[in-house]
Amino acid sequence: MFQPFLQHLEKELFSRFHLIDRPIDPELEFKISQRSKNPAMIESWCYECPQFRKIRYTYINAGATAQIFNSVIYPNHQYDLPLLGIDFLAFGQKKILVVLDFQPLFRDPDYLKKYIEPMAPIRKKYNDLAQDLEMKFYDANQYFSPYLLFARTNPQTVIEQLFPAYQEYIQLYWQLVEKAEPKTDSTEVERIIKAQKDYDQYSAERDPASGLFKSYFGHEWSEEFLHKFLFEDSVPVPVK
Ligand code: BLA
Repeated sequence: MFQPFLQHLEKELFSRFHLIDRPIDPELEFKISQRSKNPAMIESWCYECPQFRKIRYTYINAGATAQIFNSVIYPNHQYDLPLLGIDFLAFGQKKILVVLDFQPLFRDPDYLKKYIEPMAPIRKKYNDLAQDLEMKFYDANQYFSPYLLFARTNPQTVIEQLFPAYQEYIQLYWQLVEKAEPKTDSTEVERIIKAQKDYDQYSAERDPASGLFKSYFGHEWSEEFLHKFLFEDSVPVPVK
């Protein structure tokens, strides 16, 4: 269901940036689970380039049971740009959840004006994809923008609306990257490093995917995947 989204991102990235492979631990890069009704495959890719210190995306293919495309792009620490966050999930044809956002690192008005307001015209065209759903795992006011796409939807809308919306958001993201000026002041850079690290910790602690990973691939693999690949600047919270 979301393969064309992965291919589009890949094509864009390779045509615009000088990507260098960031090797993934072979244990984490690809895995097949035979535990579910349909075998579940998980595969991940990771790159870097001068503009982005980490570009990662993951595809879970469990046939008709589950199709998931998840990606985060982390700008280089000299850029205070939001992260590009993508989480598209389909559990059969009935339960499809899509989330797409420029995930803000800061929330001051100048920041929002510079990086988030430009999303507004695109967001306005896709009301069906912005449903003001309540977040149960995350806090909508932390690392999410007011113009995120967040919807429970259907296969037709994925093709007819999500795909064009996705292309437009990504185009805009590249424009923001092109315009961005690298910070050179070490205090400012430190502030960005901390904000990206806090994002990883927050996301690792809240990620609703960990249950799904555990059921497919077991506890140990899931913890490693979460803390050594997805959110590698996070540390596991000690259990009491
Ligand atoms: C929700 N994301 C979910 C859920 C799962 C995942 C299983 C719960 C779906 C449900 O309601 O049953 C899956 N998350 C994943 C997977 C990975 C992951 C497979 O990190 C990694 C491979 N999530 C993100 C990113 C965004 C995001 C980058 O990883 C931002 C665009 C958003 N996911 C997001 C939101 C929800 C969600 C907002 C709804 C959670 C809520 O209600 O609080």
